[in-house]
Amino acid sequence: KKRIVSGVQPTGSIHLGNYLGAIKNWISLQNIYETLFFIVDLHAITLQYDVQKLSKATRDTAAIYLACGVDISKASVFVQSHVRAHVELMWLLSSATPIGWLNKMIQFKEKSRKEGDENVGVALLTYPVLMASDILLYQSDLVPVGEDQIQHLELTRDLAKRVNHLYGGRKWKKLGGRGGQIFKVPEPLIPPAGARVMSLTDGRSKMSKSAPSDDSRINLLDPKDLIAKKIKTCTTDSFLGLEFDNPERPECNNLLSVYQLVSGKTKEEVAIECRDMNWGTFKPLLTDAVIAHLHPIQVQYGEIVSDPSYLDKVLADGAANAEVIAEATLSNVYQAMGFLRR
Ligand code: AQP
Repeated sequence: KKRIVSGVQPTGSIHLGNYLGAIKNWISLQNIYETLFFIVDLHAITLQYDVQKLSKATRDTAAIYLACGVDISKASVFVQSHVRAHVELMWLLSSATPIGWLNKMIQFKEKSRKEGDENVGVALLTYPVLMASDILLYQSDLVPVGEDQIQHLELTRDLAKRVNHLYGGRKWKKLGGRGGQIFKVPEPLIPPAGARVMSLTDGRSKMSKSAPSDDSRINLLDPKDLIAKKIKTCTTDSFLGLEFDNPERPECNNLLSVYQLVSGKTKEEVAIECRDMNWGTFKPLLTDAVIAHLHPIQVQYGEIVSDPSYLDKVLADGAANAEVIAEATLSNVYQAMGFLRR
């Protein structure tokens, strides 16, 4: 079976974008592939964060994975920092990463320009090396990536090839290793179209945890009334009828796409159903569909968080499974890089 890894950061509340763009897709992937889904807490400290909230947010994110249908009989669910090899491999990879590669990363350039050099930690620059470590540690075949992560995955691929070239093959064999490739070079798995959920208050920017206004997103655990209120007051337009794919109507395209994804209908069905609607008729329809889709997830979530020892066991088992794969890779890297092994 091919192997897939993916994760979400435990920062803020998980929203419909994280769910429709990532977690919901995992549910079908776990039936086809060997899957490892982690909560990427080490990434969550890259920018300023709330120390008091990190640990709870990590557990809550794990509970959301399970509530959304991640099945622990098929997938390993664990916390990134519980498998120490992530950070260890990152250091080894750092030595093989040219600074120029990191300086070119768009996300780094944008965020560091916004915050200023004195205000951002080195981790913002080296974050893609940790991401590479998350992926290469598990010899992943495929990585689901959104548009914003494509450049980071490209760096992961380049880094895998570079390390294979610098330390793999015959050189590794001479050191007593197996020879050949140290890392598998992962391929991107582009999620289905329409999976980029936009903000409720601005159809041109993505729904995001860090956007200051909570009205811009629907959180997975929002109560019904709040969901209804957010949809009622969300930004729309004054065109006649509703349609997909009109570049002048990003909000319309977004809300129809959300409706399509939560109702399970096809794009064609939604296009026909909503063609002659106005916002007054569509918004209650969307509200009901979102609430109906999220209700069972919220009920499941409530049950899972009411049993902390169950969650601890799931995370401990998941980390133990992950560690077996991670340690094997890490040990090979140490050997290939010439370290004296204990
Ligand atoms: N709006 C979105 N539409 C579709 N997918 C999305 N993802 C995030 N926002 C959307 C996907 O969710 C996964 C987890 O991402 P993350 O925890 O690394 O956070 P992020 O990508 O930085 O986005 P967030 O959650 O909104 O946080 P901020 O506010 O920091 O940007 C990824 O697979 C991502 O593609």
